[in-house]
Amino acid sequence: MATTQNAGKKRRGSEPEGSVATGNGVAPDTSANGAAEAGATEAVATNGVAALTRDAGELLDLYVKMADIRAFEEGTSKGFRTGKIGGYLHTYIGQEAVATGFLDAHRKGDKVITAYRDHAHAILLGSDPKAVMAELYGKGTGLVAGKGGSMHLFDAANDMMGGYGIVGGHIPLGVGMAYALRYQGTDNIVQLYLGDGAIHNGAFHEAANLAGLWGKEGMNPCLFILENNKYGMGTSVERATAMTDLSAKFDSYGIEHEDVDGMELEAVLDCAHRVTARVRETGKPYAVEVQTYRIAPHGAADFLERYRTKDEVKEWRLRDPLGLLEQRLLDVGAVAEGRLAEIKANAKRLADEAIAFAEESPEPAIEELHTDVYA
Ligand SMILES: Cc1ncc(C[n+]2csc(CCOP(=O)(O)OP(=O)(O)O)c2C)c(N)n1
Ligand SMILES: [Mg+2]
Repeated sequence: MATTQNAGKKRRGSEPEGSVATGNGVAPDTSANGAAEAGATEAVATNGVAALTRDAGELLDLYVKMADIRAFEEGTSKGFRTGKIGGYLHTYIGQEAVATGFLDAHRKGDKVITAYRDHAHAILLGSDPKAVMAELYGKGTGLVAGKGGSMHLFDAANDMMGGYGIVGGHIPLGVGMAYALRYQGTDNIVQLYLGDGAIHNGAFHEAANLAGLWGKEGMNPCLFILENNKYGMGTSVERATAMTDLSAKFDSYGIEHEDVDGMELEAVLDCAHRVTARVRETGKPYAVEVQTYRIAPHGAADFLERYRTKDEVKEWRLRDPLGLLEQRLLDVGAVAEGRLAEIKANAKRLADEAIAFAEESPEPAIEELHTDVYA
């Protein structure tokens, strides 16, 4: 399953780079952007178009979140190119429906852990986009006081347990957190995001083995969300492993799994709510291989993208998750083109505000050298 380079089913996608949404913000501001529309949009099937699987207002609110993330990410790219964001930077462009869909099933106290492509996860969980942007700029107002940067966002109060730069390094931590949540007698779960590149790391195999084992006793409510975006840096899935059915690797550890189309928000939502309930109820781990695509370069310094063709990227753009959702909402008459334009404009405004905040913020105070340090 999993590893085709083809975009598959084509629908109207977003236009080329930059034209789809922009902005940040997410958690706040949905009323301004989307919720107000809810009452007017019953999910009615017309002209042979399949009815929406969820309430139109709810989907529109989630579209706003995706648009906000897209705009935030586009804003970060500019910051990096102009040398204002140091270190490294990986955007989530193309994968917005994945975290947006799965985190819709997040319940307070569930823990979320991911790798370095982490801006969307933090913002969706409720971190202030301004603080996230300031973190990328290394400023004192940043989410972790400018000491983490893009790859190490952390916001425990909002259940965001990081942001990790070492590929696979976070996987044992997530599995351990899942054990701890059950040990403490809660019914919370862990959403553990990992990439197709991370699954070949030894840390994954050791941790998945324990997850399966502890899960037999209902002691590992860990939902593995494998974001198969087809590449680990410049290495395609086909060039990374002889066994490209990635989710099947969970079979070795007694962990059940399924695949989902990560470009279709409705499909992600259906899957996310169902499997989250299952993990919460059973205390057993479960894995979802999400078929998605990194439309953006691997990171901000991936200028040439020699490992893939322009045509391949173009084909996947036809399945841009924002474009697909826009088309669904338009098809059923749940939204007007003008409203979508307003949402994108608002998203861009929020991103610009976050950038201005980051640029105007002070450097971290010198005292910060001595805080958050274990000795
Ligand atoms: C242990 C380790 N090895 C190598 C790297 C260099 N590296 C950074 S990103 C990356 C690719 C990971 O790909 P994937 O897990 O698919 O995540 P994606 O970038 O596609 O989101 C590699 C190998 C690293 N950060 N850590
Ligand atoms: Mg990948």
